[in-house]
Amino acid sequence: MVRSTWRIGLHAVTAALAGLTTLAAVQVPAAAAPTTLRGLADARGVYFGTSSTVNEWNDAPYRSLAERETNMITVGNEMKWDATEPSPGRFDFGPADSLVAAAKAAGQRLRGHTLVWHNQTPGWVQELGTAELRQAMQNHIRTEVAHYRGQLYAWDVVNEAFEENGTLRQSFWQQKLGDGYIAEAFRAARAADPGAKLYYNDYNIEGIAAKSDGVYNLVRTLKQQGVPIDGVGMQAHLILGAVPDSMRQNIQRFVDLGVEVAITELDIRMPLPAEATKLAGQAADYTKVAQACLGVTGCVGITTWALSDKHSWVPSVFPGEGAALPFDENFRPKPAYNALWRAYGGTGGTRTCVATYAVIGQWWGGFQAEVRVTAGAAPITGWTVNWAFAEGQAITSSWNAAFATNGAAITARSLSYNGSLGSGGSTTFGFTGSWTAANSVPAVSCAA
Ligand code: 9MR
Repeated sequence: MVRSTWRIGLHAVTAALAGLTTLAAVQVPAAAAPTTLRGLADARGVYFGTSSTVNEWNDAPYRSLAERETNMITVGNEMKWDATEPSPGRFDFGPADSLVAAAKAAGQRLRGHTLVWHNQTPGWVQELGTAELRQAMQNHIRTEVAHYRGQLYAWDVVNEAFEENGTLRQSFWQQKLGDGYIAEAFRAARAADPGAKLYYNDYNIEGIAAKSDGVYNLVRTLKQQGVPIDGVGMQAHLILGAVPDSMRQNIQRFVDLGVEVAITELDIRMPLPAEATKLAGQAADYTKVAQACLGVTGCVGITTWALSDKHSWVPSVFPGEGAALPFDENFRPKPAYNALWRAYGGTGGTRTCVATYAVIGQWWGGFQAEVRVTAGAAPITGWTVNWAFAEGQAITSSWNAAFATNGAAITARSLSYNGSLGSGGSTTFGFTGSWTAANSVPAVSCAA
């Protein structure tokens, strides 16, 4: 009895499997072509990332753009010494932890930034004598790296330690601890998390020149001495029209030393206002940077320093300059985005869309809004529009889209009859809502 039941069972399973195999052969479609940079990067086995601070992450449309387009997050400010150890031995990882948790929930990997730097390091550290400073550095690295053990792809262990002429920067680190502080920092980091890639990170080292020669010699020496260094981060805070021609060759020579390379803080600034010619030039520059990295096996990915011009550091530090990132202030993709799209292997034009939000009528306590969705250069087959109501507005009735509300965050998706738009085609949806104190126009983002 038992045997025959078993035989019948086996037979049934075999038959079912045969049926499944047939079904699978007929019905499983080929993997869908990626529609985002994140998808392209995943498919290629490299990464595309952005930095984000907690404030930026709380900007709902920015967050949804970052989640959609990137598979790597660098914590923008919250892992720096002034944030994590503001006074001796008092560690605060709360803000950084919240970003780490959010990125992990979104399936993104993380770069830690940064452990030993001359900026954003509290006065109490800078005032220490040699022995105490060495101890503070060791303790800081040990505690912070151990806190994130097993959770980060990489750490920028030492940041910006070189002068432009290729000598070591005369920072308080260098002056008090001497040349050896860099090796000590890497050793301490390795001991606290053997799994994280340990990087040296700097700006103006993208092309072959005195400064990158200095870094090259340092990395070669560290490797010879068995110091645990795994990567070199080229920040790439670049200027329109000035991407070094030797960038690819420079990346290659570092890879040849036995480290990986990443572009860690890419932005390409221009004199404002941005107009078509400059934006086209910027796109060509983005192509050049992306090809320099992706053309070298061992250049593992590109991170931009913020994703949208809305959150760029550039205008506050270089007055009159900006527009440095692949998305504009309203989260619309710029030609630079299309350049990255193609460099990462995308074809057929990017499937993008733009949404514009207008209040078309407002009365005491109520309003009516219309959102127009316009496809980019390539036809699209569906769209999702996101925004957040920062002032307590609420939707009362809607048409031409499926709405989902999560607290202040609103998502509107196309319906069966209005998702397909040809190149440059557009459609509208709308709603009536309520408002109380204020009714500003929110930033909206569109994904296709
Ligand atoms: O984006 C960061 C900005 O919010 C800070 O005010 C600034 C302070 O130094 O640091 C910015 O990020 C820098 C990064 O940590 C290291 N490379 C240069 C970046 C731009 O200044």
